[in-house]
Amino acid sequence: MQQLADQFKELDFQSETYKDAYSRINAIVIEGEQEAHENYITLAQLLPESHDDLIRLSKMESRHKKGFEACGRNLQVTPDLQFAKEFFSGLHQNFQTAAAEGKVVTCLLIQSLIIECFAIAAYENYINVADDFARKITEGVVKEEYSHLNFGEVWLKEHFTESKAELEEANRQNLPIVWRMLNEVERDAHTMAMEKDALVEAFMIQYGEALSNIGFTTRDIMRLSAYGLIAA
Ligand code: PL3
Ligand code: FE2
Ligand code: FE2
Repeated sequence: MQQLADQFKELDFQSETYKDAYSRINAIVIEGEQEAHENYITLAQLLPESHDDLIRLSKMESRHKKGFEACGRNLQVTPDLQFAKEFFSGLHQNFQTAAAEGKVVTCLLIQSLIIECFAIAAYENYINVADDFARKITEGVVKEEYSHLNFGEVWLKEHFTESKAELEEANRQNLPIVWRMLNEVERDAHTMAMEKDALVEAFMIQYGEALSNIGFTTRDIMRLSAYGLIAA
């Protein structure tokens, strides 16, 4: 705790070092919210019975995007959106392919479990070390991300038996991508006083809890979590 406080005291949000890291992390978050916005629109088409709920989620995601754009402007940082597009390209491609094949379970795993857990892990950590303006925005956003995760959990729990095999396959394909993404942000996150270990831990807690809520056993969850690590 004291260590965190010391580190935080030294954070200078106006320094070139901080702003350089922020130009990539802020872009990642903006692009992530944009991807989430589009993914929920696609999901609304794939799941007509939940159409209105999913459109509501997609609109929340555009508000999140606007909030984080304001955070960048507040620090006079220009987000590196090209970098962020490449950062998301693996999950983006896998989501598009699954959607084209009508694989709604895979789409839900990528968006509502993986991306939302990643967002929650990142935002919960960021809240501790953010500037005042960004902290207030992020606190509002993260509350809504829990409700997005919950949408995926509830749907997948209700369809658990017939979804199980596809979830396992989708996990195996997409979890390694998350570890690669975390490695790519490690350095910039550190500059912003966020440690990779804490991000990994927060992600695994959220993701493991989600898998448990859906119906996986502890044994399953251990096995599913190991895939990411092996392929990383
Ligand atoms: C879903 O609603 C939004 C998806 C956004 C994903 C963001 C992932 C961020 C990873 C960067 C880790 C460093 C922490 C950044 C804190 C703002
Ligand atoms: Fe969001
Ligand atoms: Fe979300």
